Amino acid sequence: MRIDVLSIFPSYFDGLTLSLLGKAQSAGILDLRVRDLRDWTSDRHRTVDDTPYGGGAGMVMKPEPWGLALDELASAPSAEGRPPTIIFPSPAGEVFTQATARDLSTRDHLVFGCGRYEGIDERVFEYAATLGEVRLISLGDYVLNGGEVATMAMIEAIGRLIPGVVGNPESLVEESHEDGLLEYPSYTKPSVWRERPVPEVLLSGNHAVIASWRRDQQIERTRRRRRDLLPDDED
Ligand code: JEW
Repeated sequence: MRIDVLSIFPSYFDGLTLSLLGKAQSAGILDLRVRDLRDWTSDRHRTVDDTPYGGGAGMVMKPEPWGLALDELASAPSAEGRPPTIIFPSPAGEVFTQATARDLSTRDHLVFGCGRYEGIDERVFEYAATLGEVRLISLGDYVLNGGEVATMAMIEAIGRLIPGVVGNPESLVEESHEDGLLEYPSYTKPSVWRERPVPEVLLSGNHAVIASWRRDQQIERTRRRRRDLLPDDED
């Protein structure tokens, strides 16, 4: 998979080259390229923002650098001949979930456009839709200062679903949200720590009883913490 990121703060993304995703990149499974949007400006001050038409507080990202950058990064179809998926993190987008991550992990080319200030000139989204499939996606119902942190979270969630990135595919199925329930509690040695024992059932060696206990824990935790995830949630 190829992922291009457009940002005025490209160094935010240095962390993505570490550990898990770093391994995927050296293995050639993931081709991640982070670019500075200011590379597509031509004035002396490398300006990316301007005052909003109609007035109001703050600044808006001007369309021209975005148009040139998208022309360069998003106009070629992928090797498989599919147009890119162009993602703009936005507090006004559809909410990102594990299902969104699963869907996006099947694409061969993602382009993330990270806005700043009060957002991006609306015409950029219309223009991007002529080059690929545009998705406005919110990381959650809170306001960040820009799209970078949301993009990093999404790349990490998507990247680990690409075959070969996470070592054991079983660990992908077992974990939180893949089966619609929260995870069961985990324990490791020592068997007693600061007077707190590990639940006895886990030391029993009876795998059927352990599996059933874990499932009960998942259901009970989900009911207590996230009733909205259960079928027939009556809040
Ligand atoms: C988020 C991108 C770009 C995503 C999630 N837009 C906007 C905006 C901002 C501040 C005040 C009002 C509007 C900041 N901002 C972003 C915020 C994504 C941008 C500029 C974002 N929360 N916030 N889930």
